[in-house]
Amino acid sequence: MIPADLLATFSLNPARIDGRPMSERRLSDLRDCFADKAACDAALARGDPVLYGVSSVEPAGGDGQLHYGLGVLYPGTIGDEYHMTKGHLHAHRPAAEIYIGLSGEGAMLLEDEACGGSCGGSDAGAGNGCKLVPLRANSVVYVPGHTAHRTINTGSEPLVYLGVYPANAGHDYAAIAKNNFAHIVIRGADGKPALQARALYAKS
Ligand code: S6P
Ligand code: ZN
Repeated sequence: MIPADLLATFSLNPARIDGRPMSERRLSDLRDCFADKAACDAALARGDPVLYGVSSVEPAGGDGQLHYGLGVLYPGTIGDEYHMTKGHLHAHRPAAEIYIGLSGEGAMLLEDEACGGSCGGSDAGAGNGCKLVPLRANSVVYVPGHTAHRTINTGSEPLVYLGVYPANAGHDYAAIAKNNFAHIVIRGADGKPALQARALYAKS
């Protein structure tokens, strides 16, 4: 039996999947994510903007099904750090995911859970266990299983993307809440995105 509602339509501006609610995250939801706490508190004193929203399609069904979500991450910085998502591991660790860039300019920060944040702790930041992969229109980023992933908007327009993941992936935010990502993505002195070890960030 083929289910009835197989088609979803979406728009980029405003970014949403038609007929689906948008679940929103505000700056206050990410207070512990940003490295520069003083800059975060100063921004919160001015207001509590929506940083991103996700509109999801999660059909019922068992093993083998797919879920997907349209995300929109608004541009901006907190201190030197670009707006980002909370980031997570999948509760079912082997579950991979693909991110399809639709508009805007950004990147996926990926960290292999096995490295426990100890990999690539240099100024340059990137080791084998950590990668910053560009996410923009006409690009697809493959997020392997066992990999913490966070989306970063490094541009000046909303970053819009589709994430497609196994129905049994689930979200584990607790591990990120406990240890955070070992790296941050900041606007460098040259105005370009730079990956840096969190522990070496002067304002942390
Ligand atoms: C789900 C997928 C995305 C994120 C979305 C928001 O596996 O990775 O739909 O949920 O990008 O990020 P986060 O970290 O707040 O769930
Ligand atoms: Zn995910």
